[in-house]
Amino acid sequence: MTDQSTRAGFVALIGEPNAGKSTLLNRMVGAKVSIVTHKVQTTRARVRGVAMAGASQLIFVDTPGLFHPKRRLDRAMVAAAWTGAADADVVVLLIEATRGLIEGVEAILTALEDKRGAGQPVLLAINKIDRVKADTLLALTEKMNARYAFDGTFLISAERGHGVEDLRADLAARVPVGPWLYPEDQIADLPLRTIAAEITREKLTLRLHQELPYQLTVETEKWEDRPDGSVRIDQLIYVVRDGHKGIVLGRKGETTKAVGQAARADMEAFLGQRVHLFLQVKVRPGWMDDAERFDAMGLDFKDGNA
Ligand SMILES: Nc1nc2c(ncn2[C@@H]2O[C@H](COP(=O)(O)OP(=O)(O)OP(=O)(O)O)[C@@H](O)[C@H]2O)c(=O)[nH]1
Ligand SMILES: [Mg+2]
Repeated sequence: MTDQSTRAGFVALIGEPNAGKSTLLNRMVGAKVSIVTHKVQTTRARVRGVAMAGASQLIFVDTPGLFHPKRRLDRAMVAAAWTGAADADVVVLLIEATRGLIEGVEAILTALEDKRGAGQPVLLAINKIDRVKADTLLALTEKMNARYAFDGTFLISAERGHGVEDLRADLAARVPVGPWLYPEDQIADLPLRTIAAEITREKLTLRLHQELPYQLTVETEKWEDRPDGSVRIDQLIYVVRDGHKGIVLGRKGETTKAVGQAARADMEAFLGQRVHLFLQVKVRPGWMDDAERFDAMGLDFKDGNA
């Protein structure tokens, strides 16, 4: 007889940029696996985080925000998000309570009608409820459900945790019966080198203004465990122009230094070991059309074809 007591499945988190998908994934996992900033288009590729819910293992798939793509990188990001949704057992659409059923959400719903798998449950999570009044929520819940046949609606604050446990319990019952797919103590399915690069990109995004964060990428070049238990991590920050290099470095290198300090602290917390971090900035005008850079980000270069 097979063991019918465990369940496991993939839950894709989709939504507009900035909806709070990465924040929700981190809360479900109980650790910071996916980077979060106040800026749009923070997540670039799919990030898997593993969460437990009783006898169910939920593999959350954080995806890049869905928007109208213009550049190669945009197109590859949006394609990665839809692939994440297509491969999932359950889809959770996050929208912002503060913004409601806006044009971008409408576009996602139209696309969902097309892309949704047969019998694939789609849940609605109205996020950031800490920022609106109760009557707004009631009206928005009705409006959204009149527009689309959701299998369930949850009112949550991913940041504060409200409503998240109800969503977790619902998902636990929806994923298929079967053995767990990851060891119980694993929280992410992402190479450590990638997590380390993402941490640095988060600190750069928080510190730099306007378009610049979008036009840079971070790669881990070297990872060297030392006999004393510490690790040396060398990373490259790719930018598109000389002027950007100056901005990333800052006066007397002070921006890179501050970014490095903040990133190192997060890496040490995540890895549980001392980190020596070395950052180098490299100008590469065409990196946004480099297949190799897309590979390193976990994106499919061909998905970016117009
Ligand atoms: N007030 C409030 N803010 C939230 C909540 N959840 C997320 N945020 C904030 O919303 C911003 C965006 O959060 P992310 O988790 O990065 O959003 P995302 O959907 O992953 O964004 P992309 O990766 O760009 O698609 C951050 O500043 C979060 O702190 C919430 O429940 N309440
Ligand atoms: Mg994100």
